[in-house]
Amino acid sequence: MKVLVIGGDGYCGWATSLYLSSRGHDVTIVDSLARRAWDRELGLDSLVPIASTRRRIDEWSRVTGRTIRFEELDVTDYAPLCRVVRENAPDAVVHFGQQRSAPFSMIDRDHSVRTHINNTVGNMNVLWALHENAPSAHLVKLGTMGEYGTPNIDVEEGFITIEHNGRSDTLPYPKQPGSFYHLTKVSDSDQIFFACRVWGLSATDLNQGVVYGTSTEQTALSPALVNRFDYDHVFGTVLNRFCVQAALSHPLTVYGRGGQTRSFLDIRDTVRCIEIALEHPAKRGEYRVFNQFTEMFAVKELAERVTRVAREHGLACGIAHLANPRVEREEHYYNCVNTNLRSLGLEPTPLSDATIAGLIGLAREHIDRVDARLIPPRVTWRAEETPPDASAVA
Ligand code: NAD
Ligand code: USQ
Repeated sequence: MKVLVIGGDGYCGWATSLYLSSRGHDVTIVDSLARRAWDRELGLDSLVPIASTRRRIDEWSRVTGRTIRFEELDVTDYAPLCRVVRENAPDAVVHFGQQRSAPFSMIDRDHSVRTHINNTVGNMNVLWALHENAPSAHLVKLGTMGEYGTPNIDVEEGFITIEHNGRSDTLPYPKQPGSFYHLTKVSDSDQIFFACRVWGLSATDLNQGVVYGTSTEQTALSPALVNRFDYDHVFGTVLNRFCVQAALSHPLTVYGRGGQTRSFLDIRDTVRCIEIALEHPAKRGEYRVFNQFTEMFAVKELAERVTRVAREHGLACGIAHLANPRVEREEHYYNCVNTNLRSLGLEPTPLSDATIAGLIGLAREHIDRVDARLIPPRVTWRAEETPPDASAVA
């Protein structure tokens, strides 16, 4: 398949591009390198040093003999995007290319608006570019489990059948996003569903949970192929952060009571999920949603698990319950359905102690690169007037 991977220089996108290339697909990465610029702006860096995009693509070619093409462009810039879509005539477009940090989107008005313009205009441009240039290409779009929030009923895959006043319909599942970033994903889903209904595009919206890990079979082939590993308070996701904190013997930063439960998956399953979606494309006019995760964990459960593994490896490790900078429920019902990808062949990789130990070990190897000032959360969701128990209604 000819596949455009938008956001292919990022954490999920890089691992996916290499995986798809290794499986014989013809991959072109489209990336603005915005993420590298946001890191510089905020004084952040990947724990593990990553090579420049050109360098890592050349290395992939040297090591495997396979070619990945690279187009440096911002998908909010429509004309170049159309050119790339026309020239490549892709069978599929995988769209990872967005600002994906919830804290980034909550820093201030400027970062909120930049997130919205980048994500919402970018997504709309991708839809228009496909409509005008490649209407039969399959769009595989990265959404997020956080679109749903934490309702007191089971979370279905995108749609729910509702009976109301004696009538019944299957409708988009209600959304209660937890940040301005997550809100952009809700808007994307509405845009994509609309484009499928009205123009007959075909799309798979992958509502992905929190990803952990960093290495895949392909990124491990050479030091110049390694993937980014974020541990900072803006882009670091919770389990990756906890493993770096454990390596430093820094108390694990559980926000609030830690009963907040989320969906998770290993990055090795991310790449496989994308492949499964590509191999089983949506039909023309079809908009479908797959919940892309393998397991659900409460934050405090993860902290306890990382603490235990760290101690077994001789590290002093404790847990700190910090005042929650976010407005979110800290104890709640959470049960999400994830049957679509499994029924198409996903064999989940459960979180193992070995994976946790491996991440702690990786952090120890690069411990001199850790800036401990980037660990405590600094971005808050809370206005001065936010009542202390606001999470109860969030
Ligand atoms: P990332 O920040 O590592 O990578 C995103 C990439 O997209 C970067 O290389 C960036 O330069 C590029 N990009 C951003 N805006 C762009 C634009 N306008 N035009 C072109 N390129 C652009 O993020 P990630 O962790 O790899 O996440 C990828 C996608 O998966 C995101 O859409 C994110 O919302 C989603 N997702 C991520 C996670 C996670 O835990 N990392 C979980 C669920 C969903
Ligand atoms: N948390 C802590 N301590 C920390 C960091 C986070 O307790 O040090 C808590 C947060 O309060 C939250 C949970 O852990 O309740 C998850 O936070 P996170 O930063 O790991 O993940 P989140 O902000 O939800 O965002 C990440 C990705 C985003 C993706 C999302 C998937 O950055 O791109 O969309 O995971 S999901 O959560 O399913 O929406």
